[in-house]
Amino acid sequence: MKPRKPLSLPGIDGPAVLREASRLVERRLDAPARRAFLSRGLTLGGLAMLSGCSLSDNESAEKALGVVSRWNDRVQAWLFDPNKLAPTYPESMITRPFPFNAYYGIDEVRHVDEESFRLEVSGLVADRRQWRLDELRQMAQIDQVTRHICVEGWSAIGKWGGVPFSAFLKRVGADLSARYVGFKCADDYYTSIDMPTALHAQTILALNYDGKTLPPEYGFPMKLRMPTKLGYKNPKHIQAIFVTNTYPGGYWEDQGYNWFGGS
Ligand SMILES: Nc1nc2c(c(=O)[nH]1)N[C@H]1C(S)=C(S)[C@@H](COP(=O)(O)O)O[C@H]1N2
Ligand SMILES: [Mo]
Repeated sequence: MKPRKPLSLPGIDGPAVLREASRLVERRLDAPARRAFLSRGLTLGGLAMLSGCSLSDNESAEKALGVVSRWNDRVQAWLFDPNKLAPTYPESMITRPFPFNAYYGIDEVRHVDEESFRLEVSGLVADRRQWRLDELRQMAQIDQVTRHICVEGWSAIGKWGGVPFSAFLKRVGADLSARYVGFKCADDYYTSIDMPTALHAQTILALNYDGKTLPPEYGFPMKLRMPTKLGYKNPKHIQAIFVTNTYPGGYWEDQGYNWFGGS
């Protein structure tokens, strides 16, 4: 068979773009930028061509990454199939011990007091009253054994239980045609998701881990568990939930991680 000629585009020196791209990835981008870049699943060569930008300095590379990341959000939203389920696993495959991760070390895990805890609900919802944990426990619960994937390069299978998030959103009379659901956490973490993912059958407001009350390290009093999204999109220690049409961003997303963050 004849070897295929590499794709050539007028005015673009493919091999040079690739060399430049790998040099940038190796030396010019700092560690968070590199990680952010990897989380987008793109090649810098493709990025240079898409953006028509020389990527000759950090700032233009960051700008180009931002443009492609927003485009990527739209493509992922368009590709997202609300009826497609993420894989589930037998309990024998649960990773023990399940890893802890946060933007701080395990010795700084937040301990939220159950007695005084109230979940705040605001924005485009009919019922803005606050919730106590036992009120959430009285709603119908489901379990899932799914894989959690972190962009830092590990994945693990765990078992979470809680209230289907769609049932919660309906219960509070959320505007289900709104664009975003945002989360504020007890540790100052924050993130936001698209409404189709919020309503997905495997998106749960998790109150339990492995059949027991969610321990502090995994996000007591509750975490949003979504096997259709990467780890950083799954907020732990949720304190407030709001429904909005104004883009809320997120802790890592505002530092360059892709917002949609599908897996
Ligand atoms: N409140 C809060 N939620 C968070 C984070 C965090 O630092 N704070 N880190 C995220 C990241 S990057 C990951 S991988 C998972 C880790 O969850 P785990 O400790 O249950 O493994 O939590 C996510 N949710
Ligand atoms: Mo993560």
